[in-house]
Amino acid sequence: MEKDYKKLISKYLKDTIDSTSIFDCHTHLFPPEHKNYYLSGLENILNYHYLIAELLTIAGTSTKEFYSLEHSKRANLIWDELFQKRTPMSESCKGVITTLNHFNISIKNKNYYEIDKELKSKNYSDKDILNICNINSLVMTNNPFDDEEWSLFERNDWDRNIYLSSMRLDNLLNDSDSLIKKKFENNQSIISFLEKCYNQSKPVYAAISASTNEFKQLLKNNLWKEILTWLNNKKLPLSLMLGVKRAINKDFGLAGDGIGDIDLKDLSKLCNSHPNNKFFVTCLSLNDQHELTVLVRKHPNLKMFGFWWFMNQPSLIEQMLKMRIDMLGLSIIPQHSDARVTDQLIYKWSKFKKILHKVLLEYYVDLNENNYEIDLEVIKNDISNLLNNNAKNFLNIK
Ligand code: FIX
Ligand code: ZN
Repeated sequence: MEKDYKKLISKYLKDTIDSTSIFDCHTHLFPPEHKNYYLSGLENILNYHYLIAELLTIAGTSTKEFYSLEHSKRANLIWDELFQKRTPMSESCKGVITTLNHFNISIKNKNYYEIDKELKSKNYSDKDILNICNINSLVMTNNPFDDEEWSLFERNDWDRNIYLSSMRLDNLLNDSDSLIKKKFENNQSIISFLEKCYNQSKPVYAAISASTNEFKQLLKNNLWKEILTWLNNKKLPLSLMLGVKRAINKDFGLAGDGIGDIDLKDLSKLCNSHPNNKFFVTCLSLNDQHELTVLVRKHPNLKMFGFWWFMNQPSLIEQMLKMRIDMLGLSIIPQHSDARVTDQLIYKWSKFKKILHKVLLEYYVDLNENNYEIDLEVIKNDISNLLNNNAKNFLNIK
């Protein structure tokens, strides 16, 4: 009887996870109409900075030599070194294999150019991929200080209901970007600029990624005090991606960022000193996950989201997801993709759905063993909250 119950819940849970529409609250994707920024296909999948870091550390390829190659040759080299000469066992490598498998592409006895051609011939659009993953909408990362990238908001030929905007403000935090700040006469002119960008892009949140020292500015610096007041007036949450140290190996380019320290006591101070601002936070280091989870129990204006970058590994996700559920129940926003290439949505979400199923099954069965009857409608509602509503409610998205 118990066994049958577990089987029934397991099947229902899997079907529900597969059929629930997802809101992806942080990506680096753009609509295909923004041609120079829309990334898809094998060449881009292989040129992902996660894989570049693996190539440059494992395969003995020199950084200079790698970056002197043209883009398709880089992809070919990564394929040869990480997928042909070695077993593609790392999470980023497995992601490529999972994605190709989803497209029904057999890689046996084929070289990079053959696989690339085969994938191209399938002609998948962004909408096809969003449908495969069951994603209703996603949040882009939009930098208002990058004119060319921001020109997306001057056009109207793309779907604003699918591609939602977030305003990325790292350039206002980083001291080395003081040139950007010099462009403005005073703090007020920065706020006017943000107001203009807000009206153009209608962001669902503003965002920064920060190391310890950068993060401290949020508490001390006058400009940031004014920005926080402006965000509060706009009812716009601030996303904080904490604990990154950029360019720990400069030569690696985008693949050279690592982990820095972060003092989460500062986050608690920020939540207390700005009780009307909402903070949408993720931390990069495993060391910070427990403390962040405790803070979320203490501050109603703080929400944690996803498994960011170095945290986005199945072994860590399973353990941390359990910890988050143990301390926060199902009020969490369990995942975001951080995808840079549209095809990556496939592996990032399919992998996560498997883990979510495994973890939740354990919890539902445990409740059942303690005579708490699980109604199937309740499961449906829980999954919809986890994959869609919790994030949209926090971000005030209708
Ligand atoms: O700052 C971010 O939003 C990070 O996600 C990126 O900078 C990083 O390069 C990345 O792609 C991680 O997944
Ligand atoms: Zn990101």
